[in-house]
Amino acid sequence: MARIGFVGLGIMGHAMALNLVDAGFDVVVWNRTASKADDLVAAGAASAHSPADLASRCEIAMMCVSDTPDVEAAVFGRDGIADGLRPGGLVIDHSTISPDATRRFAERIVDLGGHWLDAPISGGSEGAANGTLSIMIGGETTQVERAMPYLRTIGTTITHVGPTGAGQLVKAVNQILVVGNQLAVSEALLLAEAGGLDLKTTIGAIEGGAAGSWMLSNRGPQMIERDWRPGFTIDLQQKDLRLVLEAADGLGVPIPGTSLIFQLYRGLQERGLGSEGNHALVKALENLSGIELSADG
Ligand code: NA7
Repeated sequence: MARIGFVGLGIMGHAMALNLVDAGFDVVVWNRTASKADDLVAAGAASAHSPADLASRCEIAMMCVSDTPDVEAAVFGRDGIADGLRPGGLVIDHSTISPDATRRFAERIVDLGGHWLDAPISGGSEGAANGTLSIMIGGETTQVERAMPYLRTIGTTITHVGPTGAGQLVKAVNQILVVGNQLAVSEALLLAEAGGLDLKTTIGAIEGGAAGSWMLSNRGPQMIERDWRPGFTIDLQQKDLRLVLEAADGLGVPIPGTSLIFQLYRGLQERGLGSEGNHALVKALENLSGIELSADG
């Protein structure tokens, strides 16, 4: 089995890397804030002193960092992955970034004798921890097959959706559904609250029917408890929505609903709530109605 590297040990990357270590793979890790690697090293991972060092020691470098410029820095910056890339080395980018930039990054890696897969993920921090992520992959079939043993450890729905960049575009599609659903859950629970319903009972009554959703079942109870800890932060959600709006604009597709949600999140960012979970969207609506969700219904 090939040795694999993992760059970017944030909420998602740390959990994914831990699942790879726990599955018995030979894993090398690197994170900008070095302390986030400590428990992985204790669990059996080796640590690299830079992304270049990591790439020089691994056939496959997986990566999960924040945004397009961060992927560029980790791959093409000083001591980046490109500096240590082995002949035939494969870079798998799990970050959610621009499809256009992805195609440019992939070309540069191919020019250096390597390969690239865009493999963004969905499923939240729970999906990353449980190894049940959805992974949407763009790139060549032979490289997807090469990556499959590792991807199967971190995800359950793994789909090769097309050529380079297609994974990122499917992720944009995914994000339209995520935020639309989040808005619907927020409006629904506020109506229940205003009508004096018990919110837990309400969720229990409907989540098994046609209105059920991951967002309702996982984030609904958190919203009722006013637990705003992030599975996915508002700031990262906005990063994704900018990518979605840019892609839709480029393709000439009006997405008014998603644009509206972007503006609601923008207001929450201005109120200093960017590091809260994306389910705090309900706070924008609470502000309009003067009603707050509460656990006692
Ligand atoms: P987090 O928890 O905010 O983690 C972000 C990670 O990316 C974290 O390890 C950061 O290192 C790393 N990062 C960010 N910028 C850089 C640069 N410039 N260079 C190197 N490393 C960097 O985000 P999530 O895990 O929730 O999400 C990650 C991606 O998956 C994102 O695209 C989502 O949309 C999906 P740090 O620890 O801050 O030093």
